[in-house]
Amino acid sequence: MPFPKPTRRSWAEPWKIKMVEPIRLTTRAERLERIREAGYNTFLLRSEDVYIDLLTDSGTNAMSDRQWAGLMLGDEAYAGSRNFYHLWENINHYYGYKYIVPTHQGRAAEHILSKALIHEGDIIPGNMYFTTTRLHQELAGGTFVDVIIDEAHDPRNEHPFKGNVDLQKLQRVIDEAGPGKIPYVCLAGTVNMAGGQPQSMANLRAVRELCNRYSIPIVLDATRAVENAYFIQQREPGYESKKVAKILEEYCSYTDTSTMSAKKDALVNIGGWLATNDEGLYQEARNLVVVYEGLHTYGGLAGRDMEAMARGIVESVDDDHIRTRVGQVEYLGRHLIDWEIPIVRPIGGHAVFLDARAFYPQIPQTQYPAQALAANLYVDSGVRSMERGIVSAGRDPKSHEERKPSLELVRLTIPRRVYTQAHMDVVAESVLEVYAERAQARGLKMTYEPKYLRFFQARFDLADAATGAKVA
Ligand code: PLI
Repeated sequence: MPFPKPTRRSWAEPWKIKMVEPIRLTTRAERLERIREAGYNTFLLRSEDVYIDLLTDSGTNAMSDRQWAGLMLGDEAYAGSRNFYHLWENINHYYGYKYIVPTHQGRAAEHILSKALIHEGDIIPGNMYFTTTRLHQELAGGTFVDVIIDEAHDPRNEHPFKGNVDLQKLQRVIDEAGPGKIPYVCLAGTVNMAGGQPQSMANLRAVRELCNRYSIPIVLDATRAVENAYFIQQREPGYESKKVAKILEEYCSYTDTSTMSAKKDALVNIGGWLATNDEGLYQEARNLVVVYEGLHTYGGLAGRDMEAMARGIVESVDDDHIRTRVGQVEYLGRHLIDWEIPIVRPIGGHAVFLDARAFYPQIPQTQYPAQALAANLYVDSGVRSMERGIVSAGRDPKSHEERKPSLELVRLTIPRRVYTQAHMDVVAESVLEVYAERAQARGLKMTYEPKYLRFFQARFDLADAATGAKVA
C-alpha cells in the first residue's frame, strides 16, 4: 500500500526544554476553597495552587540558556555597568532610539515620562487605555482620551488592525483641546486591552503626519511592539518578505519616545526602559530616575538583569521565535473558534480573550461577569486567567462612577516559551466545559475596593451569597 501523503505540515518551537518546573493539579473541592479565600480574584491566589498559569505574559517568560549564561556576566558596579552599555547598544540597534534610561519595569518608565511631560489639565490621546499608563497620566494631572477605531470595541469585528487610530477622532481632540494642551500622543502596538490587536504601519505613518502638522510628539508603548511587527509582516501588503527586526525598526522610527515593559516581548522576568530621541526629555528622565529608581545606568535593575534583557531583545526579534510565539496563541484560539466559543476576533498576539458578555448574558456588567468567568475557569481546571473588563477599567477620577467598557473580557495570556501544545489542549477543553455550564453562572459583588488599580487586589463575594448559590 502506498504511504499516505501528509495533508499538513506542522510547525514546532525553535527550542528544546532543558529544565522543568513541576506543577500540581489540585482537586475541585480544594480550588473552590482557594478561590473563596482569594475573594474570587485570581490575583489573590497563590501560584502553587494554580495548574496552568495564564494570568499574564508579564515577567513569566522562560529565559534561554544564553540569557541565563548572561546572568553570570553581570557587572554589578553601581555606576557605568558594562551590561548597561550592552543594553543601550541593543535598544539603539533594534528599536532605534538614541537615549536610554533603564527602569525596573514598564510602569516606572510611565511614571517618569508622565512626570516629565504632563501638566495639570493636559489631554493625552491614545489608542485605548492601559491601566497603569492611564493612571500615571491622571496622577500627573492629565486626562486620557481614547481615539482608537470603533471596530476595536466590537469583539466580533474581524478588522486586521484593530489597534489603529481613528484619525478623525484624533483631529477632533486636537481641534478641541488645542495642540498646546497635548504633550504627546500615546500609542501602543499591540493594544493589550483591545485583545492584543495590532496597529498597521500605514496608520502609524498617517498619525505621524498629522502630529507633525502640530508638532505633537508620539510616545510608543513598545511593550509588545515585536508582536505588532509580526502582524504587520503577516497582514500588511509590502511587508510580507521583510524581517520582523526591520519592521520593528521602521515602526519605532515614526515615534519619538518609547516606554517599555521588557517583561513581555524582551523575554525577561524583570526590566523596562524609557528610550527617546529627544535630548531634553532624556536629561529630565535621567534626573527623575535617580529619585525614583536608581542611578541612570541601572534604573532599579541589577547588572545581570540588564544583560538578560540585552540578550532577550536579540532573541525576541528572531522570525522563528515570534512566529511560534504568536502561533501558540493562534493554536489555542483556533480550538475555541472551531467550538464556536465567543472570543475576541481576530486572535490577538499575546492572549486569547473570552467574551464574558456573550458567555454570561444573564449577569449584568455591574455584577462583574468577566470576574466570575475567570473564577469559574479556575474552579474547573486550575487554569488561572485575568479579568479585563469593568473591574480593570476602575472609576472615573472626577465623577467616581464605575467606567463601563464595551469589552468585558477574560484574558488567557500565554507566557513565552513556557507551556506546550498539550497545556493548550487542557485549557481549551476547560473553557469548553465552563461554556457548557454557562447557564448556571452567577454574578459577584465587590466587598473590598482598593483606591488604585483595583483589579489587582479587589475582593468579591457571590452577588446572591445570602441565598447560598454557588459560583461554579
Ligand atoms: O507591568 P509593567 O509595569 O512592567 O508594565 C506596564 C505595562 C505597560 N503597558 C502595557 C501595554 C502593558 O501590558 C503593561 C503591563 N501589563 C501587564 C502586567 C499585563 O498583565 O498585561
